[in-house]
Amino acid sequence: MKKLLVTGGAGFIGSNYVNHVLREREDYFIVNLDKLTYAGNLENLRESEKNERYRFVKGDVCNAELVDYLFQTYEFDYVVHFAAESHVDRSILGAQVFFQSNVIGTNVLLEAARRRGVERFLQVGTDEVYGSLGETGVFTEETPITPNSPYSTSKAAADMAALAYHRTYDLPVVVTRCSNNYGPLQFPEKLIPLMIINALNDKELPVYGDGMNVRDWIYVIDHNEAVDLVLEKGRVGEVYNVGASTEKPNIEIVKLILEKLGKPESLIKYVKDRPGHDRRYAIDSSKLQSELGWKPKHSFEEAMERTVKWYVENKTWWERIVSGDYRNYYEEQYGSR
Ligand code: NAD
Ligand code: TDX
Repeated sequence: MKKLLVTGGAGFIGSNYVNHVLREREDYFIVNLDKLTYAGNLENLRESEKNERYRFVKGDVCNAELVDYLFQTYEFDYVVHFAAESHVDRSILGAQVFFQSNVIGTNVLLEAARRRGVERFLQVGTDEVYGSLGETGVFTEETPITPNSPYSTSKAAADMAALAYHRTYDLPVVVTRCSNNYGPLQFPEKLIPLMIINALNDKELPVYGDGMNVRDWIYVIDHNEAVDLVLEKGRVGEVYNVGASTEKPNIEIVKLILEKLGKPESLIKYVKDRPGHDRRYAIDSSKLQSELGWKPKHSFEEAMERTVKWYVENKTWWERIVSGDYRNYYEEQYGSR
């Protein structure tokens, strides 16, 4: 039995990861450490909460005492570090918590792992650390790190810290850098769930700028399978890009959602652009594919169909969110746009 510390396992990608690996693998015991910020939701883990190979701990990754206690108690083999403040727009409204959780929090975990010893520490990174592309080209693992938002800058610092712990202390670190995820359980501040929910409520769909910014989309389970593979088989000290080569301009995604829901394009509203808005992301994941044999299993068409259907069928999940604090965030972010 491998003992895993998963951080941020009550968020979108982390909860999909916990549910998926507990379903698919019998050799993992998971401790999920999550602070339950606005983005953490224990409802996401309903299918796992009674599993004997699962424990939940509410706590902050910045709490060195708690983190050290967990390492001492459970003697983890693996760490999969998802916990982070993850939304670019929120980082523009206020960056401090991003540096606190994403940089200091990562350092606290690296320190505990160094002192207690682990077999693998997987830092979950993002392609946003590579900055923005023009009309051509792709991000490889050798692309210079030039993040543009407070969010991506904090994630770049966390990646660098993890790699430094490998070089300096020989900590067995691996880093993944993934493109934009979508799927069930994504907090509705992000593009795809926000547009689905607004369309279902016949509300305006706020498209930033000219709608021609391009993102490279991947279904969350494909990302999670890559994480699991890199955790077990990745070479220590290495970075692996993760992506499904599915580049789409934002407006195309928005129109597809409206079409799937039978809603009119008149709901689209072009609004003031995001400051420092990265124009295009495109990720080359050939290293992961050729070295470790990973391939995305879900086509964009099938997985988008599944995702839209999930939000249609899980109205109570998102209604609880959009009727709470989210309303204040929405007003601050979109009210005067
Ligand atoms: P999310 O915002 O949905 O979830 C983040 C989780 O981390 C929440 O459960 C939250 O409570 C927890 N958390 C935040 N700060 C914490 C702290 N200080 N201590 C303990 N827990 C804390 O984010 P997500 O979209 O699931 O992203 C997960 C990870 O994947 C992040 O590291 C993110 O940078 C990375 N990533 C995300 C994407 C994407 O498209 N969403 C793409 C590439 C990489
Ligand atoms: O209301 C909106 N209107 C809009 O046009 C929102 C929320 C977004 N957008 C645009 C901005 C981006 O070009 O859609 C695109 C996607 O936006 P987000 O969902 O906010 O994602 P992004 O900024 O690309 O960052 C995401 O991908 C990388 C995740 O939030 C990060 O956690 C991840 O690291």
